[in-house]
Amino acid sequence: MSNPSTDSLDQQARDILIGNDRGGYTVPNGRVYPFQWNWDSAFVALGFATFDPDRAWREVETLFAAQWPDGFLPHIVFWKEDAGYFPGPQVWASGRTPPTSGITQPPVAASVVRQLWEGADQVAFRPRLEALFPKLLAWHRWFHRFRDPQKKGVVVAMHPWETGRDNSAEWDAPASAVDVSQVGAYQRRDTSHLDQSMRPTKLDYDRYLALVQYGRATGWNHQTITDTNPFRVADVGMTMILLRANHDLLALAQALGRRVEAEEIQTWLDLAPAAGDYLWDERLNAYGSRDLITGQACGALTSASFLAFYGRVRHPVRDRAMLAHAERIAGRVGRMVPSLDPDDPRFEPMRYWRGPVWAVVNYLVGTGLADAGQADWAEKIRRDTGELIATTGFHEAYDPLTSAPSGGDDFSWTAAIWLHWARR
Ligand code: 9WN
Repeated sequence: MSNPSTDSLDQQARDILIGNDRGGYTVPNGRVYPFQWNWDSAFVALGFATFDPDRAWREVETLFAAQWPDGFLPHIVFWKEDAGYFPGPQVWASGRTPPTSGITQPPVAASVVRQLWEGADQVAFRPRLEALFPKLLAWHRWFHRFRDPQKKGVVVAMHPWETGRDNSAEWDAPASAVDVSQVGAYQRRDTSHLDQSMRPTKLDYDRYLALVQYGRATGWNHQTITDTNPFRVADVGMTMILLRANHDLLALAQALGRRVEAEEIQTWLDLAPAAGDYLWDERLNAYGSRDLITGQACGALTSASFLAFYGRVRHPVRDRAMLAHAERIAGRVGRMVPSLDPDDPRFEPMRYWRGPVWAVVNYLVGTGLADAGQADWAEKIRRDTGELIATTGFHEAYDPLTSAPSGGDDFSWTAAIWLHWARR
């Protein structure tokens, strides 16, 4: 028998997705983020798939309609004008139609499409998979060409926004090298919608803007950016997400009988041990991001560190160390997984990616732990996520100590993760 409170939460979650649907794409939140965001849309598709499979595929198809000829998939697509967000299309000046940003975001799309495909009527949906597969492959090729300069299978982020974890403590040291003296005056919009104590600081924003200005001055030339960008950081989150996405893209290649492409994808997967070694931080005794320019480890244990399980980078000794960190952290917070280790002095439970829990990251971490045979951990993280949503609502993020909401409400990807995973 179904549970009435679960039924009503399911209905609320569907209503949020339908309410944030702008016709073929879904905004993360109507006020704060009024455009199509890359990884948000992929997660949103998982939510739609629970009640409207056609709409789920369409979400991803609309995102890929904004792909650039070199395979790059932007982090924001500005399908319609909206003054409610800064920086908008004029600041990015990508020169594309539709207008887009000039950076990308974590490549979760192939993993999502694999799930859509495996749950679909495969006769009806095969043409749609046939059409999406080359686009997904082109994006992954773009990552291996422009975002893995060392050819170690390690994804290098050129902007904190690219990682999806904007103000994570991991970026503090690498971003301090970004010159902000020429940024000029600008008007943030996020702090008119949300309490600024939940958002990145002014210094963070100056650096974000300086990096946008740098990329724009290159004409968004990906090779120049790869070679010279002032912020180049090997991100543990994007690396593990791309590894997992390559596993899923390989499964799609096999489903379509694409042998040559499957061999190419396998060569990327063969890099996994090198990527794991590069991102293991001995001092932290954990996986973490690393500044490619200085070679220094970023020195922060974040929720992304636990994505090594999701990326299927297996190493018994390191896996045990990561589980010991999970045990310690779980003893410090009410709900897992905080976006920064609470024993890190920079931990702030309400400030964006420096403490709060994010449902989408929990979903990725929980999925990885389940695959690694850590069913109890996976279930704890799923339950914590479900309880946060059920007790507090469909927010952007949550205080890991008190469960208080942080950021925007009626959040699309939180609704989607509820429907797809957390409600069970
Ligand atoms: C910049 C939309 C996005 C998420 C990111 C999250 C936040 C944007 C911002 O919102 O970033 O891309 O302006 O704060 O950090 O993960 O995709 O929900």
